[in-house]
Amino acid sequence: YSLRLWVWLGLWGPVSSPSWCPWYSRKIYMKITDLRIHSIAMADPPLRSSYGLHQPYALRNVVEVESEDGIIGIAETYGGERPREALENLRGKIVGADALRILGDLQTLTHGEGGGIERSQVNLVPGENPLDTSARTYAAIETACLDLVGQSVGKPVCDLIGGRVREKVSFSAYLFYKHGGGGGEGDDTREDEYGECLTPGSMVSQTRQMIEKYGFESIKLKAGVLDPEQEVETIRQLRQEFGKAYPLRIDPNSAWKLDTSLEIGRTLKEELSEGGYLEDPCAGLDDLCTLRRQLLAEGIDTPNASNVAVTSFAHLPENVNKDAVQVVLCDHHYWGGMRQVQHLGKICQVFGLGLSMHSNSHLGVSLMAMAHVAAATPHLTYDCDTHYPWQSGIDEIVEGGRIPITNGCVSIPEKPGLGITLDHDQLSRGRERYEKCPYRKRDDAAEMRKYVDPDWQRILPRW
Ligand code: GKR
Ligand code: MG
Repeated sequence: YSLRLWVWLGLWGPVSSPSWCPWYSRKIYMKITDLRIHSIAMADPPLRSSYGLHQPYALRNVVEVESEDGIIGIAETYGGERPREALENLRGKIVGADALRILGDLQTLTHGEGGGIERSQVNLVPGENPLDTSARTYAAIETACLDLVGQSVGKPVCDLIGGRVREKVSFSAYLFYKHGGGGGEGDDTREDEYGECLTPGSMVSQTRQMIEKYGFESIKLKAGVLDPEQEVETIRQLRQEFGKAYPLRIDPNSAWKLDTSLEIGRTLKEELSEGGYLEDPCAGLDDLCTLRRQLLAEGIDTPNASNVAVTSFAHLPENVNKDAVQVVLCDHHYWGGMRQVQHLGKICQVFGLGLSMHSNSHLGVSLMAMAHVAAATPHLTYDCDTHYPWQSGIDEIVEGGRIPITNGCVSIPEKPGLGITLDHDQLSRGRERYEKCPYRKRDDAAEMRKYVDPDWQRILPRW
């Protein structure tokens, strides 16, 4: 009888119920048969920073890679023509390749151009730096391929890249001074959810509103917009209103001189303590190093954080030697992808640096990718940044609408890959918006001249 049973299993098992048959191995096809790039535009409110003013639309490129099994992996990256071209240039290598092997074949792209040592973000808006083009391009391909592979093998991306160490990823409330308006133009405008905000008092209201809606437990103020006294006053009022339980960060994107940074470091030593930081107060590792030394000598331990002076692995040795930046802001979109962010996390841990996460205007595909990489990066020591509250459901391209942020956190879905799919109707609306949009790259300075001050120049340091 037992011989007959084994014969039966051997003959019929693979046909009738392959998963429990010991001889059965399912063939998974991960050859990429198609690459699709969708250039889209989404409404973006008139947010201010030291770069200038956000345009009424932010641009994104959405990538789809399809396997011969018909499985589609997706990614979202920087928008406009140049990022699209960089992706297009790799079409010949991507189509026909295995979704996992291609990540090894292209991995030299993760370094970026020129090894990364010259790649400062002081003068260029993110996404427009030619020195990280290939790192950004690789990141988009990697995300889409990992989504495809995850779906093919039935595992979430965060588990595929090493395993999640957290089920939920926490984000901070990302506050911006802004003009009135919710983004978009003509008959395509969005509701101005937060209203104009150009004073300390209105910033407190903006924060209250954002925290009530999303439950964030830490606060980041985008500064470098008003006179430093006004921004200091804003931080003071935020501390007064929300108390020590909400760590505070301030980020003027290099708008301050070293002396101003020192002064503000002293003035805000209480407010920025206990989980806060000074993010890119001034430009360059040398000034950040002097700032750190001077503040420490005065007994002030507020760390410097950066996504402007430290943007590549090549910056790390000098940074560690100088102790200029104590908290590095990772971002898989331009650090060369998710696994490079994990490597960065390990290096930061070894050298006693903190790790936080940078963001740029984005939709739900990026948010979910950020959540997956954050979930699988053990040494992530701060809440991540996200621009997500500034975008509207009208522009969301994820099926089912906006990704929920609850108690300040995004939960990792128990679905394979990134756990989301594209809403193709919404995607084509995004493409139509892009077609109508008169610009093809982010230019906050031009927008500033158009709407605020025709003579505006980005002067650094300004104060
Ligand atoms: O959205 O205007 C903005 C920000 O200023 C952004 O461009 C920065 O890259 O969020 C970023 C930062 O932390 O510096
Ligand atoms: Mg920053």
